[in-house]
Amino acid sequence: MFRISRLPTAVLANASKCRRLATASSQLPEQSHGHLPTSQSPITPKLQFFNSVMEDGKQIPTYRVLDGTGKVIEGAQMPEIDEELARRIYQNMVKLPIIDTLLYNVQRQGKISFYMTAHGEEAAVTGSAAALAGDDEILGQYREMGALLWRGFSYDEVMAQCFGNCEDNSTKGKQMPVHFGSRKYHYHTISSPLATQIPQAAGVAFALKRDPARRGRNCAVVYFGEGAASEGDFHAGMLLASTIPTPTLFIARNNGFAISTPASEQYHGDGIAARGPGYGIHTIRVDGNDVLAVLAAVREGRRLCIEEGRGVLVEAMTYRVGHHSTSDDSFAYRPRQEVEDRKRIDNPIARFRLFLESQGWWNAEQEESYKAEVKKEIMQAFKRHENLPRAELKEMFTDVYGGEEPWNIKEQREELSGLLKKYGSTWEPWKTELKKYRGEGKELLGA
Ligand SMILES: Cc1ncc(C[n+]2csc(CCOP(=O)(O)OP(=O)(O)O)c2C)c(N)n1
Ligand SMILES: [Mg+2]
Repeated sequence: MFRISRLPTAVLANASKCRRLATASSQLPEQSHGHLPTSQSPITPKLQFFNSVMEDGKQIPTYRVLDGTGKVIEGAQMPEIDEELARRIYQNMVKLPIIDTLLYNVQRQGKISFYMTAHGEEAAVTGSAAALAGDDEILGQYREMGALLWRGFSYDEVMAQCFGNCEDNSTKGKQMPVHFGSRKYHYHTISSPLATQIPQAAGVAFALKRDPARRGRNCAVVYFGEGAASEGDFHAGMLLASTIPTPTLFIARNNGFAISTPASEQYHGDGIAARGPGYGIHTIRVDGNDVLAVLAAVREGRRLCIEEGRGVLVEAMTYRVGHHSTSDDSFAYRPRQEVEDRKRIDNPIARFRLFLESQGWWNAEQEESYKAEVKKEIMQAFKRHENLPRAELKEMFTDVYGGEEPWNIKEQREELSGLLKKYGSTWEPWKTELKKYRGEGKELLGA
């Protein structure tokens, strides 16, 4: 065994810079063995496995600004924020449960087919949306309506999409509720198959990089759940953004569940964040229920993403307070008390409200009048949209593919036309159903 005292001066000087400097009696510093020609990995005589990206096997820390009672924790790196921005962020967060509660009940009344709430994740979605440029391309999973609202999506647009009626300009009734899309707000249409948006985002970022007008100015932002991160598409997207490389901002909403599967069964490692460095991607884990921490982390993540033109991963730790969707009863797989506790502890809205109040930027009166105003406006939109007809039936076949219409779409339209001619005016269930469409399907009779 070599001893440090026997090494040449240059090696000793080098060794002194080594983070884990060996003591005089320990083994040779790693550098002195050099490295293999294809890698920078220092040769070591130590047989040692590792299973952590942090030193000493610790878990990746969670960045936080506000404590559970809305006080700034000592030494916290605060994002720059003024009263106007803070109020706007808070108001966006407050809107979400009001819309969610209404539409959840509307689904229960059978007026829409499906709904998903963002209960518990208001800060993760709003804080991140507020950190982006308005024309960064967003590819969402489905629980991120708050990002659209942040950009100006109206209650009318929310209702039109959920009812799938004639004012649903983006998807014309072809999508399930909450599968929003908006060209105007740079929000790519949601698709149900999990994680497909992740490699697509790396592709969108590649397109941004190739466009001289947007290179260095915009990034592609992809939201996904920790459950979706178990799909192969997550890894494909991360590898793509890392190797090409492209300005792709990955935002993982780790809300503890993928329907009934708890996060603890989705991975054995240190969450989603631990995977970032594996792909050479800058990574941070943030308290997703602390809107200021999310704002700061995503702002800085976006800056790195754009300046370096590389992928960045933000893992926002939160908790899905609501059921997975209207098709789920979460009390079948988690205790009611756990949910009640999590509603109170670190509640993202209450916490930020306390912060605002401590700054003199919000008070009980404003709270009451703002909520009343949102409720009124959302009810007005709901009442108008529940009675609007659906788009023309022919829209079922439009905008499915780009470019020239393929043969299979033509064939399906002709088949429906034939069936309408045969049954449309004679069979009662079809007669009733057709009345719900603008034009009652007549435009297809000649197809
Ligand atoms: C490829 C695929 N598999 C399964 C599903 C059914 N599914 C819809 S949502 C969901 C859970 C996703 O959980 P997560 O990604 O953590 O998002 P969260 O719902 O918690 O926001 C599953 C399994 C699907 N839509 N697509
Ligand atoms: Mg989840």
